[in-house]
Amino acid sequence: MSLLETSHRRYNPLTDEWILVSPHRTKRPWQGGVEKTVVTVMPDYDPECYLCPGNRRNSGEKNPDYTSTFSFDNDFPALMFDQKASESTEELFQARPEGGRCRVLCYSPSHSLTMAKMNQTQVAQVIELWIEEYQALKNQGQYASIQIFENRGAMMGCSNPHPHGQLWANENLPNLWDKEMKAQAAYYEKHGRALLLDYVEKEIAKNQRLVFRNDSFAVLVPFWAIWPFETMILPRFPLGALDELGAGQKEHLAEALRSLTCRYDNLFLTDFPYSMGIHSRPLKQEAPGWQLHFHFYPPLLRSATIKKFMVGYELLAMAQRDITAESAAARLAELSDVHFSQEDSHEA
Ligand code: H2U
Ligand code: ZN
Repeated sequence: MSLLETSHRRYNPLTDEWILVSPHRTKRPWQGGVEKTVVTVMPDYDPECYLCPGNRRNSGEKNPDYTSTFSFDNDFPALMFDQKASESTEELFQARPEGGRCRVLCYSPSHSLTMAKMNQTQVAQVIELWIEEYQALKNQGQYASIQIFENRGAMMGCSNPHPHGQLWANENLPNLWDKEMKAQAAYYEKHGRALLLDYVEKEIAKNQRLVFRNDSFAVLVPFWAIWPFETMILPRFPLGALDELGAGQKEHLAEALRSLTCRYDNLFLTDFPYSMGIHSRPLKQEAPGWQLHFHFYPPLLRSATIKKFMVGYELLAMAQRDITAESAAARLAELSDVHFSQEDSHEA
């Protein structure tokens, strides 16, 4: 039977894990609530926002009157770099010091200009901000990983709609980075090629899970996706880190990011929530075969309000999905990359 019809497992070669797919379940009757799309119109400036230009943050510090992007040390950092915890080596109670740096990255002075609504030049400015931040911390030499990420939407625990991301730099490699590093190194050892470069080429040839592509990048729903509309942005050329991007490649990345985030909003005519993050090459290890990539993890399942929960079997056994990666990709691919709020003919 085809993978699109009956329960099966799919392998995630990047983390060396299996996921469960149950496509036949999408045929069952839906008895949940009836959704209603709520589009809140946001002001360009919010006097209560701690990220808007000229406003005061909780720390008492005042933001400058910035006109493009702006970044600062998180006032409530999860990682400290000046205070060291003591070590515990007792076998069942191991603890080690963990130092690092946390930054907040404002994408725009406008309170309402999410990436989905930005033009390509504005997205390119965000990419420049990521590169500057990445380089500054890389040059300090003490961090193993620089995790740039964005939580968007209250559903993802984001405290503020002002377009922004975060950066956490760790002295030790985080769990998922470690898994991805080992898997990519093992593949490289076996084939002499980068896993994600082989993968993106095969996905382009198969053309079953592609959402968007240009000469430098492909946006796709990975074969092993867990979240309904999970995607990855993958470079089609060898690329370890953000600061290795050429000028044309930056433009292509901006185009891919804009196209994807805009399609996401158009899917359920809402400010589509997600967690997204950039995985660039670890800095303290060799990491052979590592390819830079973006992960997008959006929680929504069938409307602006109905999300997928990772509960029950998923907490206790393994991740599971109903709609297939193929059908999710097809839906995203057929959407317009003109934002619904900017489409003249649309009545939203
Ligand atoms: P979220 O978008 O995921 O809610 O994160 C916003 C970050 O901004 C959060 O980590 C920080 C919080 O610590 N923050 C400041 O640094 N200063 C403030 O005045 C408020 C929030
Ligand atoms: Zn704001």
